[in-house]
Amino acid sequence: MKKLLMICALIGLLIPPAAASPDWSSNLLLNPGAETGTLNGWTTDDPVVVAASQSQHEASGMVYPHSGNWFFNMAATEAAPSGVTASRILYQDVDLSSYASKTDAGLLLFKAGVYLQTEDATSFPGADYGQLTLRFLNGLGVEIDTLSTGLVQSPNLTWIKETLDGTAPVGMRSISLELLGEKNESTYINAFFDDTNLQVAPEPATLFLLGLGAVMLRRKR
Ligand SMILES: [Ca+2]
Ligand SMILES: [Ca+2]
Ligand SMILES: [Ca+2]
Repeated sequence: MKKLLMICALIGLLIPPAAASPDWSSNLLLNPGAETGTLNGWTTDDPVVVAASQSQHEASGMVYPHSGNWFFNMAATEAAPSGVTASRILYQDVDLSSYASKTDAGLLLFKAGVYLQTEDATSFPGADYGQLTLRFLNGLGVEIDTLSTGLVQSPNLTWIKETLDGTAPVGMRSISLELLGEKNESTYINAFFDDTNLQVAPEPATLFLLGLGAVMLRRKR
């Protein structure tokens, strides 16, 4: 019997760990795809330049939503004179204090994403960019870590998906998800965003660890 248990244990060690898939929360963002037709749920540093739109005229053609009827538009009006680099942000803070024990055990996974579109007109030097950033805040609202895609450019009139994921830093109590548009050509920030996403999940125990625990319990007996 003991031999049989040992053989089972060895087989268990030889089989690669099969992770159970994480039990992801629903999307924690409000108005994630601008479908209220407003910036409800979001904060911007410039509500004149940043708006919810149904379409936007570009040098290369028309921008339409990635899905639904609305998207976030940072070209609602001119941002700065030609030749001057300018950026605007749109962000949303998500309270994750209910996950404190998992977070502080280093066991809270997160994943975030956005579809973005930017313009690079051949008639102007430079290009415009979009960026997704996650700011990890402690219970006092102080930033303790940050993760960003950096400035990203899409082919004209093409939605591309940008994602970020990882394990939440110990001490985190909320995440500020920030969209940034930056212009380097013309007077408009031609950066557009739709279908943002932020989800969390407790890190699942692997079957390998569960199996090892069972073997150790049996050995004790
Ligand atoms: Ca939308
Ligand atoms: Ca250009
Ligand atoms: Ca521009």
